[in-house]
Amino acid sequence: MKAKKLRELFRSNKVIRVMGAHNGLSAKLAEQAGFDAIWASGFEISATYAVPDANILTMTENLQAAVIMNTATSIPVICDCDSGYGNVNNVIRMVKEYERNGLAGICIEDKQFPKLNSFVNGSQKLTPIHEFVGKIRAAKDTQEDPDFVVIARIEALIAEQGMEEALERAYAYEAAGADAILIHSKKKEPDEIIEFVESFKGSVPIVVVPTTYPKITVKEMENLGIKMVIYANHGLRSAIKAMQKTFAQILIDGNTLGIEPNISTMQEVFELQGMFEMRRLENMYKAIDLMVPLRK
Ligand code: SPV
Ligand code: MG
Repeated sequence: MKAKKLRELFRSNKVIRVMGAHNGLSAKLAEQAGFDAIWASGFEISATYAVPDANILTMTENLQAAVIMNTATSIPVICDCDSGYGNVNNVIRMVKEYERNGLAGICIEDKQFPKLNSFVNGSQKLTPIHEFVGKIRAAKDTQEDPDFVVIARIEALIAEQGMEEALERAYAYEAAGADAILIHSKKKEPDEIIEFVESFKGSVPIVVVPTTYPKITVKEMENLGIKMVIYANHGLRSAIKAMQKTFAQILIDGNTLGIEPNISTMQEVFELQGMFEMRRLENMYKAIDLMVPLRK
């Protein structure tokens, strides 16, 4: 059902806006803010375990986090599956598991296992094109729901392999059946993304992650023909700043009075976690219980 929703977004004529999340709460906040979909970010999920984004966590741990996000929201969850947790055999099992658990789609990147976050310099090792094409083909052949989305992520620009390499990979991944191409960049300006988008003559939708080139607007992306934007980690980064500020202030003040106006109320948290809904249901079934004749 979520896969169908994601397909509908791809068919719409607007830019799909996706927010990174790592758990039920952050995913729910993204939905409430009005985002179209959730990015189950490997970087964010790793950070919440306080471990590096370098395939330290297992597929099962990432899947579990994605399932929690999926359950907490009604919008599609697109799962960052790194480079597919190994070779083609790992990709096949991965697709079965993600699909079976109701996730709308996955994204795999053309880096070697273990991957390293794209913004860490050095050791950005690409997987050969034919090998990654095999992974995409395997993913597409494995999915049972035709709506399940497989996004192929190109890391050629991250690995400084040049525009030609990035384009060659894009054509190969489109031909292999990818439902969308994610072109990643670590540049501070969107120039190489714009060059890629303008040079690419394929018809598969293009996805971008403007973490390092934050000035680009949705309007500009729309004009360029970009279909999806993923704000991959801004929720986590804002939460870290907020917590650091609060924790430090409590130690300085010696009490929590000063920080009270700047933090969510308990009532707000109750609402987010469904406490009031739980109480409503509890009361409803209590009343029903009274109407049922007691068994002798
Ligand atoms: C993630 O959010 O885990 C991503 C995006 O893959 S990036 O951190 O830019 O690699
Ligand atoms: Mg990632």
